[in-house]
Amino acid sequence: MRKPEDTPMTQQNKAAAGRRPKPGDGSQAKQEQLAAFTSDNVARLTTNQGLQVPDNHNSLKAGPRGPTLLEDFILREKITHFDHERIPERAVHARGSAAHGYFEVYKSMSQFTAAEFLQDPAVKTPVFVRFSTVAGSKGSADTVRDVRGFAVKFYTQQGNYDLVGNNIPVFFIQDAMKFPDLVHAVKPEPHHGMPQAASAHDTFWDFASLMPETTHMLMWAMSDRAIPRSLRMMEGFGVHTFRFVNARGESHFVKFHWKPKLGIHGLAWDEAQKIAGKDADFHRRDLWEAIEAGDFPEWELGVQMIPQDKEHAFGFDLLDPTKLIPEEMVPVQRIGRMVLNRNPDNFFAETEQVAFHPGHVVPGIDFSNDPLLQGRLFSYTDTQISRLGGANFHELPINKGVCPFHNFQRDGMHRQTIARGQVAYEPNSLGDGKEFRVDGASAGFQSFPEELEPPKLRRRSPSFDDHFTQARLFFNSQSAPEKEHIIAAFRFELSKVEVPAVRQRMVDNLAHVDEKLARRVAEVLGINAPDAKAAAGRAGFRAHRFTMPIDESRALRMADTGNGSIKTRKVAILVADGVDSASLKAIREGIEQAGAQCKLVGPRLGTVASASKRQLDIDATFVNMPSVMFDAVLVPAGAEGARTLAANGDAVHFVLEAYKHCKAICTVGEGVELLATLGIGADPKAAPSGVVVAATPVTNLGDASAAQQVAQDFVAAIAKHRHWDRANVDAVPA
Ligand code: HDD
Repeated sequence: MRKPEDTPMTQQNKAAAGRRPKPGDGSQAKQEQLAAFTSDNVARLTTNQGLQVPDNHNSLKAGPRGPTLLEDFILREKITHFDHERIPERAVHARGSAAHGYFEVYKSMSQFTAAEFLQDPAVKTPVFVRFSTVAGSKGSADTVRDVRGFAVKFYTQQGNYDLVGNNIPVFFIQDAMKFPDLVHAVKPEPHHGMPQAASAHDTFWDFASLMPETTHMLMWAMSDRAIPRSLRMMEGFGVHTFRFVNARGESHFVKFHWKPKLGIHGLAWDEAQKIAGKDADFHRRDLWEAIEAGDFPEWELGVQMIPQDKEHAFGFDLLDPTKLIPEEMVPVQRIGRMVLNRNPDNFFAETEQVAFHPGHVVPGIDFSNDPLLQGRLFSYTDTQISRLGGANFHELPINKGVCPFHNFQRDGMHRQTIARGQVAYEPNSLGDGKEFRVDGASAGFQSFPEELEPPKLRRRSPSFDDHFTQARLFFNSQSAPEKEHIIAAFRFELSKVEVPAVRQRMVDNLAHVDEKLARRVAEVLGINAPDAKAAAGRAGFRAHRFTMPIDESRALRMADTGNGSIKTRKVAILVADGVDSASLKAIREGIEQAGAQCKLVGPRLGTVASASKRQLDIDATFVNMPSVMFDAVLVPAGAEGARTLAANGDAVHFVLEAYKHCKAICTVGEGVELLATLGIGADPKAAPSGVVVAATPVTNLGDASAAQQVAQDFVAAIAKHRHWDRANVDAVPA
């Protein structure tokens, strides 16, 4: 006889139950489960009913030139399925790229949280991570200026836990009530549907300038954080304050961080815009290729924990999602690591159909009263119901938990579980003669029994009123080039705003962040000087200021966050007939040993002949893989090769553009001729920052140690990511 609790359980749930990972092998649990749903192409084509298709090229007709017959059920089935292949894209975060991996905790966190997946360092919890842009449609470019989503689904043995964050630790608005307005403002303008995937237009800045609470996040969005070099080189943040609750019911407030092993790096704005045209899939490709190559991206999970009784110790409100806790005030403890090691098998089934929800929590992790988070708790399930066609989206393979689930929810569109038995209610006594009851108050997820403060009202807490102090902290914390980039970004975005009053309002607000910043931005916008007083007189402006105990936080800048490694960095080696293959080989070996990936880029595909008549295979051309696809450029020696390159406009442009984007450049011997238009000569001592100039004799053929030195200098230059302080980059035409 079946046990009552067996009744509604599917075979797959049972299988999952029997597969409870033993310590150390948990990371496979999701992959094994997904395997049951995957299928491979086979030689024989059939209809969806399994009938063999006799001919996949011709429909059934009345005579070879006659009309197609309605009877052709094979044609109709194929076309009908095609007609319904698309589902609504996500209202925000439509464009995304994802990967599988695992998470492991470094040591038990039982002192702070009962969450099972944070207890045992031997357990690897499977994860699926989806990165996204926010504003653009599914087919928009990867490198637009935008916030990036960073959503992690942990398939734990207590149910799925979703940490649905961004690469920026604060948000534009403080209350979910304003989310539809924010999204309507940033999306393409409704009358003409432009622009795609950009905040640089009137409605966004109209809204932002009227909502000073956006100011802190605007500073981040105008920084290089919003144009990441790679999804692998971004931080992630849970944004809201959450709670850890331990087995004794004690609570700590917690902020979540993801710290990338490769450091945090951005593109140059001109580069980002060009990549959007040259390779709209730049980030997707980068993530995919890194995983395929075995260069698994890795992040450490960090937490800032604040004891329950220290909630009001900060001046600002922990519930306000426009505020962060500087790491200098509460250090980030790194408690585990996440590795992404497997690309999805099917973009639609996995990346598109995955459904995240900040309300997917496990015992030991709870919410705070952040009003933005509270609103999100409603929104996500609701959106999946319309996006994924009904309430059964949890049954889609990518969304299924790896632990058993059991309840009396039934039926609905696309239901797949075949729930057996007579009863679908609780309490019952008919479930195979045994009463089944929800286990009392102590088991399962327990909400933290926080005491609430009445009365019920529709109001913003005055503790949310300071909109500028942390915006200023962020600006003060940037390195000099990063500050310049922020100024340039505001200038660019606001110059796209057609209504001068909106531009003016925005720079008036900025004057409350930093007078000089506001002035520099206003200078190029054809408006008056920033007027701080005018801003302060406008509706929505709050005069409250809290004091921050620090003026700057180094953790808020990206500069110097690399780990000195050049692993996975892409280097173009420019070649033409007559290139000196010996110096090329020596330096290539040096940088490849350090982890760089090199491509020979030439005027055409095929081969070039070196000075010593060796044939070298070309990987890409100056045109099909322009400089913006690379982190660094090497121009080897060889008089004839250098002359040919210097006479080729695309090759010269390649090097100058890399120079403009502050990338590491290494020229050997005559290779320096490609930099001649910038007045850069063969004197290594006079080379600008990040440019390694090696005179010919030094690397001449057999001189291995000299070549090694050049390679080392080049590696050091690449490891700095970009040389933002490089002089006269503006001299290079964009
Ligand atoms: Fe959201 C998707 C992150 C506020 C409503 N959000 C979505 C995704 C991420 C975030 C990463 C994409 C998940 C995926 O890859 O499928 N959202 C955030 C963060 C927020 C935030 C970090 C603030 C701290 N979001 C927010 C609010 C609301 C929403 C205040 C509504 C009240 N978000 C949604 C949504 C989406 C979504 C409409 C679109 C698709 C989806 O949920 O699954 O429900």
